[in-house]
Amino acid sequence: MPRKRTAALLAALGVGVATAIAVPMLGTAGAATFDQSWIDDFSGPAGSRADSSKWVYDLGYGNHLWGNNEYQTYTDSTANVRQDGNGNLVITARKEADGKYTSGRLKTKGKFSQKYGRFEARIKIPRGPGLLPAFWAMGDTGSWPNNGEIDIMENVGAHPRTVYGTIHGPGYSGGGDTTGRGGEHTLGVELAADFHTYAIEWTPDRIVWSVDGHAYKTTTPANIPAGTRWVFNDQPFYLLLNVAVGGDWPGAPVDSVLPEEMVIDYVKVSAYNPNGTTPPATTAPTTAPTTAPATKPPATTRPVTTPPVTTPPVVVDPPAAADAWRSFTAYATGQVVTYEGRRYVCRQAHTSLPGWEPANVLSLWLPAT
Ligand SMILES: [Ca+2]
Repeated sequence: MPRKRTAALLAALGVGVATAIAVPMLGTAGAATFDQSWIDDFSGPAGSRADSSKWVYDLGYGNHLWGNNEYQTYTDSTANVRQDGNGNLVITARKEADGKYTSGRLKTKGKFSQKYGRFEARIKIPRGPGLLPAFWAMGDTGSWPNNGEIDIMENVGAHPRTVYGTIHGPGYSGGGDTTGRGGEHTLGVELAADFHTYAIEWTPDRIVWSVDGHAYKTTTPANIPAGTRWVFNDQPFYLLLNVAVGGDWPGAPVDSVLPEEMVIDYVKVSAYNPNGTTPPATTAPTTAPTTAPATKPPATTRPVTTPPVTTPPVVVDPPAAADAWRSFTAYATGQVVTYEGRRYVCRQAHTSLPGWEPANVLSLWLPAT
């Protein structure tokens, strides 16, 4: 795994990894590799728009407030989406003088999509109640949820240390996951405190989510509801980046935290090569070989290693606090809780839409003074 260490070192130095490298799959000793197929390391000038050869802006309120009762209008203003001149894309959620919320949402639809592979981004997420930053993917054709959705990274401000990875498809489109088709991982620090690398490794009948190279969830067709169809072997998926403000899951925004930024160092995609790849020769031979070269067996006769499905360790920290947070259905407007060392007062208790995870998770909690 020396190549992975190199990547981690470069990442630690704040350097986007732009060179093509073949990366072994997480947690497997098989021959399969992921070989870089697409990257944006956001090396544009300060204040520039996203690269139009790679990204399309989603604009406006979407269809029914993007389906989640979100508050923001997405714009293509550089006040909401810009490259910073230091190798990053910055998406800024704002409250404008007229009281409206604005933010940014980009997608590679029509520019780039791929079936299977490693989809990865190094991101410093925004911090604050009511925000929902996301790095995700959708199937190229068909309407949601039939086309499939893979949420590579989601966070809600109420759970500042937790990353969520989930799939949505026909018959399993909502939240309230009870079948293991999604997972979450809680770090010992707030995600917004620094950059982290969020990734999936997507192969036939298998999606593995990781943070900073630590695999925390594996989903297979066994994890979707009985009678439904795994739509993740069908077609290429394109990528999306956005910061939602308010909505069914994160709840109402808290104006005092805005503006808040999501900073993306790079988005990188690698192709899935089940038999591994041979690195290209760096120099051509200067003389013809005097003996016939050994014949490589044809690809069809090479052994195919099926990666074992492993159960990665899940670190939950701190479990007591997380449990307390989730049990706040017992609380009511005006009550105060302490979560991760901070006091919050419940300003408005209300229930979520049917099927969305835990009821009352949408109650509005403000920092208590
Ligand atoms: Ca970069």
